[in-house]
Amino acid sequence: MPYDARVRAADHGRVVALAGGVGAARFLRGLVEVVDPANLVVVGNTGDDLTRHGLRVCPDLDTVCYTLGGGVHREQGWGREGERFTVADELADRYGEDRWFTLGDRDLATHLVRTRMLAEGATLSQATATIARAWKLGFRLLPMSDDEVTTRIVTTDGRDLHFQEWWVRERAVPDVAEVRFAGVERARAAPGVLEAVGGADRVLLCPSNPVVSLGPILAVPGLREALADAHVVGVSPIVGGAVVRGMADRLLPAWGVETSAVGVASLYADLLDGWVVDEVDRGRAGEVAALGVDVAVTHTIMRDVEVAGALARTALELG
Ligand code: FO1
Repeated sequence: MPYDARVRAADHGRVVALAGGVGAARFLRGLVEVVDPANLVVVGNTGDDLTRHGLRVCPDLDTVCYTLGGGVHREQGWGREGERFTVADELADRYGEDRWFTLGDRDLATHLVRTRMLAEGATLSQATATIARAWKLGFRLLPMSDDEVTTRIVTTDGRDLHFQEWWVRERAVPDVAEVRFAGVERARAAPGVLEAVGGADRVLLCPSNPVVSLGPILAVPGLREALADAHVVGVSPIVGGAVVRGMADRLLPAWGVETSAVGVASLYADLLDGWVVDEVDRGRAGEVAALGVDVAVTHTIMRDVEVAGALARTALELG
């Protein structure tokens, strides 16, 4: 069911969503069914970004574009459907380049456009707007910042790794001592981000990794302050004490936070008006309420777009 006049009746006003990668993109597929995309601004995490083979890669922004634009690799949740790896093979086989982080041929087109624009002096916001337009996203997609912010994982064996080195190359095996967002102190929110948050009727925290997806966004100077006066509702990315996907369970202990819907809510407690937890966590709803946060209990595993739409509606109507 596309957004239409029937759902317009329940007008939720201007909505801002803070988004990481796969979980966020699946949630956004539901959100655009119940909110007019023209009233939606999505702020994406750029802490995962890296430069590969000289090209700038923005995994979370691209995952949002590919998912909402209908071109994502469905099972994987990131990357392009029908992908081929001709270039990656040539890079590795002929030139001996490492392939621990592999860029597919179709995906490469996105990185070529972005890198060319950046080299010509465009900002990441401008490059992102061009890519989002090509994928016909009806909403505005903004990077959290045009300045480089990099999530670094300091391991207990004393290494300081790029997030992707730790997650993809080392399969999240090394234990984590510290997570830091290099460059964030000097970063400015991208044009339009603070204005969108300040003018929003609803701000939604997508079901994204609280440490490495929403963590960098919330660390951008001015963001938390802008959220303080906003109506903020989040969806728990943790169900029954386990991650739905990804590696938050490997990272939350480094922040001293329990891997649970309650633990993640406590991370945001100063910001939240509402928190949506899964049916499985119904028994812990009282602990969330004790944080001074309204709770909704519903199905949060987004098997299809209908479940995602119902989840988005629950979040919009809470608090
Ligand atoms: N994840 C992997 O496990 N292996 C890869 O080779 C890989 C390549 C890749 C290329 C482009 C892109 O947008 C994402 C890619 N990812 C890959 C996924 C990515 O590492 C993460 O899952 C996200 O950054 C976490 O949100």
